[in-house]
Amino acid sequence: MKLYSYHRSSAAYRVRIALNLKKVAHTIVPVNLLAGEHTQAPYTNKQPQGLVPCLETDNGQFLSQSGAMLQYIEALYPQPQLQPNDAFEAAQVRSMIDLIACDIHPLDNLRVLKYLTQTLNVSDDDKMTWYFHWINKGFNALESQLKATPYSLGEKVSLVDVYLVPQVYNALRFKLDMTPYPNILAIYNNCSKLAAFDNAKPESQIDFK
Ligand SMILES: N[C@@H](CCC(=O)N[C@@H](CS)C(=O)NCC(=O)O)C(=O)O
Repeated sequence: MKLYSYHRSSAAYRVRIALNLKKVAHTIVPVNLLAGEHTQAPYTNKQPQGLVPCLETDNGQFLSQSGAMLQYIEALYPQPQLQPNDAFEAAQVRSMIDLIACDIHPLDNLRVLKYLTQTLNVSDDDKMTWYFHWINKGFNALESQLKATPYSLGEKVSLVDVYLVPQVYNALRFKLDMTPYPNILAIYNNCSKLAAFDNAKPESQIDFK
């Protein structure tokens, strides 16, 4: 498989973690967001939204959306299992990953922050107020649902950790005060000790600057 990825992309980071956890042979193809490579052909022929990541399967097919990629990888490589079998527990996982993927990530994404400052003339300070507002809303709700035992759902790493770690990495980069989120921070630190997470972090991608 090939993963078209930008090192700091949280969505690509999720997929890098899953590929590492499941030990899937893959190649990382860097896409430079700062140079706008994601908005132009040939990349947009593979991912028409002009977003990273994009997964190229061993059959040469292209997939957009990190959630779809994670579903595909889980189906092809069931071990280690990242989704519980129990229907309610699986739905709880979905509820927590949607909180991150739908209610935090898109609001604090590069193109949204750029639209605020470059099109709506929002100041940098107000942009950061926006960023902190949405991440705090999401982390507040998550903190009350999570305990670091040592991972989000207990002894086994799950899809919740796969989504949570990139979002925390992003929060730390923007210097979010993590004091109100001891459980979230502990899960981040516990996951970061695992090679699959460590090798997926932005600094581990070859184009990291
Ligand atoms: N829902 C999409 C989100 C993809 C996305 O927003 N990617 C970001 C990086 S994390 C991106 O490509 N941003 C480019 C931009 O904002 O211009 C997914 O999960 O794959």
